[in-house]
Amino acid sequence: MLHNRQRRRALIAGAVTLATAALGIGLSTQFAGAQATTLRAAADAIGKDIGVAVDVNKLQSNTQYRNTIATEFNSLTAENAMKWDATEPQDGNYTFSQADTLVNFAEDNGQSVHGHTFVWHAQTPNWVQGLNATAMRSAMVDHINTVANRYEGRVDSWDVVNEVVSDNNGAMRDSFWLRAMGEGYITTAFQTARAADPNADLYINDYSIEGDNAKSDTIYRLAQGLKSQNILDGVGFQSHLILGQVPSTMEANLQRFVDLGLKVRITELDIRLNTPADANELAQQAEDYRRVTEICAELADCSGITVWGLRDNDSWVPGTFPGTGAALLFNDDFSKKPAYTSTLNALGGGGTGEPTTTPATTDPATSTPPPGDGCTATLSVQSPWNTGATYSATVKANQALTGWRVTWTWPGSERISNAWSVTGTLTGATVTGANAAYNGTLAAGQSTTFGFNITKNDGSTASVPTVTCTPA
Ligand code: 9MR
Repeated sequence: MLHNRQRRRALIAGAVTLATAALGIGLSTQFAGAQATTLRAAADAIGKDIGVAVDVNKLQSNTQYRNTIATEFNSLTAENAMKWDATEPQDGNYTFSQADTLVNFAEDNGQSVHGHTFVWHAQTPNWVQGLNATAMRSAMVDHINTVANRYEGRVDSWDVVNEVVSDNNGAMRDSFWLRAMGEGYITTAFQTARAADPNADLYINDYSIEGDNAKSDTIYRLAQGLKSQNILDGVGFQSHLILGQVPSTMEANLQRFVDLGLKVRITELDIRLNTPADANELAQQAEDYRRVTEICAELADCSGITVWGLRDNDSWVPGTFPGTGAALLFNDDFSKKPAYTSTLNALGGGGTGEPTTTPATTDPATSTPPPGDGCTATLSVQSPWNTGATYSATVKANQALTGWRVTWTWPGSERISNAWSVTGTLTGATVTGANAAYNGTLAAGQSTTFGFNITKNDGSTASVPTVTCTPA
């Protein structure tokens, strides 16, 4: 069966645009020679996953959250919705509605899914914890079979076991799993997962194993054993880091797992600091994100990076470590932090990822030749919400072009708040736009796209003005 990731790669290889059924967002890969302006496009271009931990309730209720998840990431992980307490709260009584929502969303948006998690000491219902060894083993086998089978071909990889090593000098974690079943519970979990979905990549996942230390040594020993039985494909390094403390041995440590023939993956990245953050701290955080991203980008067997939440206020960090936070890539209002830009750059993307609203050197409104048949441009509303909308615009060349200009006037309160792949004077009632540096040259018959978000008065319908397009 074709996994989401393979499907995604095939789409990227074969076509330029991924149409999204659920949202209708057109997600374009880069133009040749152009630098990507989203994390997703940049990661796609280098064949890496850029993932995010998703809160399914917000995915259902918050349009901007949904749009950002769809636009910026090519891989999703359920922050909580695939854990045991969510999927099998009572023995044999499975509830998949939240997990299904996430997997359907990923599929509609051409995204892969990294599953989290089958076997963990936390967020596992009491009924499991009280079982004897035999009953616990069969509960585990049933759980893994049921969940893995349900998503076979749709979830690309799984954290099969999570946090099995303690923080005490690399000793095994003293969990109810270990006490009832001994260390063999780990092997049982991997054997079961392998048989249930032979095509999924299977990971062992833990925190504080990013550097070379006693805990990562224990993971190394476990990984060697599981790999020799061909039931392990990768190691997940959660990477819940503290500002300025990316371990100096991280690159070498990941490499030693790659040398075992395994993939590595940054599975839960966040970098916390003492709040409120000042500009220096945000700059240091950007530097830390850049370093981690570079390590993965430069390692062929690093499958990708997942950030553990979208905005700072989506993060688990402030609740667990009061007085700290601001650990992620987006501010609470969805604006991009310096760490977003450094991550984008480390993935090979360009600029700040900010909208290209810098004025053009010539004013397109006053210096254009009269409109002719040289190009045609159309707008379409991709996803409206109460006070705004995302638009996609297509510019089609009817003759060979070395540049284009577009203009239209909003009939009502609509105003552009940010835009991408277009320059010009964009924020007023009359919009005068021009091509960006990389999308002005078009052969006859060729098209390019740009996009923007607008704000508008509550409740009004987002209009679709007629656009005048002129060769430049
Ligand atoms: O981010 C998750 C948070 O919403 C949950 O309340 C918490 C419950 O234990 O789990 C958090 O995610 C954890 C992940 O599943 C495993 N590694 C550590 C993460 C942060 O605690």
